[in-house]
Amino acid sequence: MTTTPPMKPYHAYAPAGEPLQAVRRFREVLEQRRSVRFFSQDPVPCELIAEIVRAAGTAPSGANKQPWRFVAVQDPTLKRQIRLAAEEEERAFYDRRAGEKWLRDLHPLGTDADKPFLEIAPWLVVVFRLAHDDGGGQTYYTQESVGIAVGMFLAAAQVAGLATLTHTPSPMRFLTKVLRRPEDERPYLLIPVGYPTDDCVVPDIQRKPLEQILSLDCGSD
Ligand code: IYR
Repeated sequence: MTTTPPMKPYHAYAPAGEPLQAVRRFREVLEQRRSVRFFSQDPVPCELIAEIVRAAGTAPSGANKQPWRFVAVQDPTLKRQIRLAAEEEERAFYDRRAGEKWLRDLHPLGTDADKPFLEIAPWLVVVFRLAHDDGGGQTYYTQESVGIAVGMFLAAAQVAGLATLTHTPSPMRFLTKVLRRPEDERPYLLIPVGYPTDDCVVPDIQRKPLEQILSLDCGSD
């Protein structure tokens, strides 16, 4: 291809105040997010879920193929089907597949094979990774692309004051069947979305300090 594709001017987003303050405020919102397993049944409007997915859909992706599909479910019958199928996989995981080491690593989270939140949370958002684009063409870096979009989804839900859980019943193949998706939409993540219960608790675990996640050469600043 020898012609240049159409281009348009780009303008950087201008934060309202100091950049450092802007990031700090954003970080303070993000660090209040925790994976929640106790959801109230308080409803979440459909438009709010749509807006969060719109935010997620702004993610960059390999060759701009946008290889994701978000399927948002609130129907109690579907949620029940998903819960039952997920719990079956989870029982196999906790009883056999996980192994001692993995179970030891999971102990601080207090998780088990029971997943009542799959029925209680008002929304289950199932994220699929598209192996092909809508025209049957190739997609690229789908794991990275969908991971970025999910990160943006979680951040947008947090900004909206909603609680989320990144749930990975494994294997997740049953989601393709239950949600009647085509074979080349691969289940990537199941995200229950809603409000936490008033007495919601989360594991008392810590994030790594900055020094452990960052190697930074500030030069002669
Ligand atoms: N999918 C299981 C187990 C599980 C695995 C990891 I890695 C976690 O961070 C949390 C749970 C479950 O949902 O219980």
